Amino acid sequence: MQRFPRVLSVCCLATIVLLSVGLRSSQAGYCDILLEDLNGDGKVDIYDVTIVARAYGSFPGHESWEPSADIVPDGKINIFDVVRVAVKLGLSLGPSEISTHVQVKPRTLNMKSNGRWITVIIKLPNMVDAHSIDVSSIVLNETVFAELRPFSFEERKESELDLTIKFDRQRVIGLVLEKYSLTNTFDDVTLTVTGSLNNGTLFRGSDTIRVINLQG
Ligand SMILES: [Ca+2]
Ligand SMILES: [Ca+2]
Repeated sequence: MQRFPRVLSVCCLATIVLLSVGLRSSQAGYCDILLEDLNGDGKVDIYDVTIVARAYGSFPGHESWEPSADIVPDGKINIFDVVRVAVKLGLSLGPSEISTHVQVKPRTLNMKSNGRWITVIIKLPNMVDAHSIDVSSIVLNETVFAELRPFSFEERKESELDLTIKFDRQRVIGLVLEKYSLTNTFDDVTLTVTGSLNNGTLFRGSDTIRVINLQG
């Protein structure tokens, strides 16, 4: 398992270096204080990419652990942290991300409901094995991580599986209330699920649900 992150980090770094040199040789992004500015020099550039790449695959206590590189704060340095720096550089790791269909249940979510879970069904494209999903990487709107259990696989059709996962309902409601300006009793909100496969490939999918926000 440790070989993959190392190989991936080198590949990511090489890709980003080539793109950077070719496309943005002197266009480092000067900006306000940013999480992605890992060396604190006031800009996000290839040196910050190098830092997150070196820490790739690490976790607290690991010899390569670099806490500032844990930009998506989940106690591990993975592709999400690399992507954050790459995106801030204006780069894209496009081919390494696949679009997937996701379905959120319930279709209508009462902001005052006390249910335990929000269920999300992930339908990966054909030929992608749902067993290859790293459940611990799945996150809603880059904020609420999926529960590690329960999750289940259901056969969509022969040899094609959907993954059903759960999110803590109260945390999702908190996310919606914080991130979306709900002005009506009924509003439509689009939730985005991202995650990675065990080989580091990212997947992403969105679904729109209706939320009920009763006052008082
Ligand atoms: Ca920097
Ligand atoms: Ca992280």
